[in-house]
Amino acid sequence: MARKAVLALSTVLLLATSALTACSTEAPDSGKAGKGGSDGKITLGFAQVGAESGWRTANTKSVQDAAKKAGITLKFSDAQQKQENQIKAIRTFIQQKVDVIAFSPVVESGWDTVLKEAKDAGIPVILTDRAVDSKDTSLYKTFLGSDFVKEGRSAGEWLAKEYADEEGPVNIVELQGTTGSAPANDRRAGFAEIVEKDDKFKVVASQTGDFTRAKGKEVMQAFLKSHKDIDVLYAHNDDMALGAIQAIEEAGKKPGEDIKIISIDGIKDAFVAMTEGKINVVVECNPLLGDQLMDLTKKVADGQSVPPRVETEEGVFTQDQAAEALPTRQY
Ligand code: GZL
Repeated sequence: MARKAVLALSTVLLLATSALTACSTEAPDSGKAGKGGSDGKITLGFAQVGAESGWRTANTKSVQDAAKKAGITLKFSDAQQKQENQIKAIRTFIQQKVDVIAFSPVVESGWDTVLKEAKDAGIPVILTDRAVDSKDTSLYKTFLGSDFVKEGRSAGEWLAKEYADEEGPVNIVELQGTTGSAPANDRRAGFAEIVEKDDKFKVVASQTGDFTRAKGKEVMQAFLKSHKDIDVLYAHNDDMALGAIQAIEEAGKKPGEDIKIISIDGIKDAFVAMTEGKINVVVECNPLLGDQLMDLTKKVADGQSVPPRVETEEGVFTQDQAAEALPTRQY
């Protein structure tokens, strides 16, 4: 009897032990959501485009200040406007097992491979400022930023109003942003959609100034040499417009009068140029995305669902509004 009882007892014990072992051998949750660092804080890896413009430096400061305020540990990298540097940074963040990755893709294409690596590592990705052209929207949780096509349309609509009573031709030169970037592609498309409705508008030259003042000046110098009758400059950002203003003045022409200037971003220097009559209209593009980014970071780290797209509020400012608005500008 005793032997049977011992046998039965040991069988029960064996079953109980194996059941416990089964639970504890369950793979630890490989998902990263909401795990946080050893200090319990969320770690965000942020791969920034670079420091090419006033807009970009304001965007960087907004992200850094907001991370501090939100108690989020920020790992920040500056890609100097090179896609290979951003891809390297994202791979480093994956190795460091950050909780969330956010970045502003310098160009629209070529991201699927590295975003798949982040997805396979269970690290959610947030796109900020610029978008990617990947067909697989499962590769990122959300996009936070502006509607660049709308910005281009606003620029075109101002021009159409400004020249409503003129016969034309109205000769336009265009300083495009970084080749292949979402803002350059979309601002060009939005502007073209409007000006192509009236054939008095002629885009006689269009070339990238890479969003920088230096390149904007250089390309405007070339435009002025090859086109004697330029009426309008459409610049995809303020820094290129401000560089172009130097070229226009060095050529003995009056920016804002001889050559009207439409620009995008809304940095303080552009508002100053509007008060001086050198830029005619600025379409705002808000770089202050930091707080919204940290809110989204906390949500995706916690595995919460977020909207696929979060757009920023933006306005259009003409010369007569510049003086009053200047003191309120935050970037
Ligand atoms: C737009 C942003 C652009 C700005 C430029 O959201 O990506 O890049 O318009 C900046 O000033 O360099």
